Amino acid sequence: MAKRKGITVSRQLMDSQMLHPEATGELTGLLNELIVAGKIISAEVNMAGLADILGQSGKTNIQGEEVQKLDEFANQTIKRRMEQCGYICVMGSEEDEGIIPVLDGYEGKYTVAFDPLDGSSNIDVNVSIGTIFAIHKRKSKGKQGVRDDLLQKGRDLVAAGYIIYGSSTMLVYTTGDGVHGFTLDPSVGEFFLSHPEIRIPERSQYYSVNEAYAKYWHRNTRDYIDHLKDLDYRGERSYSLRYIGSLVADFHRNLIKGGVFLYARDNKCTDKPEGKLRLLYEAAPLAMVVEQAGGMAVTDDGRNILDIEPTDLHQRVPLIIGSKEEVAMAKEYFGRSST
Ligand code: P6P
Repeated sequence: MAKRKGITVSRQLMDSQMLHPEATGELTGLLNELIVAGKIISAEVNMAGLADILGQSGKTNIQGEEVQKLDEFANQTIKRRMEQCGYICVMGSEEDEGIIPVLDGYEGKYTVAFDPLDGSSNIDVNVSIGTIFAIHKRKSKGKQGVRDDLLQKGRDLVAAGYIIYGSSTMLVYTTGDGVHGFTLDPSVGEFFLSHPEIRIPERSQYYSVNEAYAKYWHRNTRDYIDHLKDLDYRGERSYSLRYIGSLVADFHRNLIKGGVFLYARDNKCTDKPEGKLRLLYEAAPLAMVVEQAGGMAVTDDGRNILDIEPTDLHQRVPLIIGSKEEVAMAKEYFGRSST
């Protein structure tokens, strides 16, 4: 599609809604509310270096991690907007142990799971961080939603995306009709279409993995990474390692330039046998985005991320995500018996 100047995200959402005559406008309304939350968080993140908001909040979240003040701000900002938007019946956050209700009388037909500010350990060093969101239709009847409304597989997502707070603030989302990227013009407070119809390059030049864990990887992961390096050494492919340590930043670079990101299982953290990343509000929404952009997302035993039936709000899952050729290669490696 030719680049259309000055198309705001609200206009794009309306155009997408018009493609579905049965649409009621509630999903559009929900996404617009999330976008307002993103603008508020963006303003705060960009001020963080100046305001007295840097550093620890002195609290720890259910993951046992130090909650950075911006994490807390982002979480509260999204929850406050979502609880009275009228479009959702329940929400789940990386920062909250249990499900989060909406205000009585404001129940809607969707659910949202979100990581309010992923990559928070990078906040104080000015590395890009992000908000990730995943939207399902509720399954339960009645007023308030329940846990099972959130525990739905990625294949059934109706929308997913992220906002990356970096050199510019960008919104990248899909409602199942391709992936679109918008850049925030802070002077007018609007997201403008800057990356229509994003397609991830089929093959890539970058792999993103924390090599410090190489000694702890399962055999298939080690063999796969060694294979990429052999391809490079023999001149058949050219790879570079790019690892920021902020999932949204690593994912976004790979989405635009091509690349494969891995956070596979390792034998280092015995309390995280399935790896570090979460299914509901990290792996599954990014898997929907990457599949809609022509890429793939699998676990390190070859299962498609979008087909995993969730059993817990905060369950972790190994994640290999990015360009189709490299992820397919990984799937082949991970399908082998892990001797
Ligand atoms: P490691 C950030 O804390 C995060 O949750 C993701 O954003 C990132 O991909 C990952 O952890 C980095 O983990 O173990 O490489 O530091």
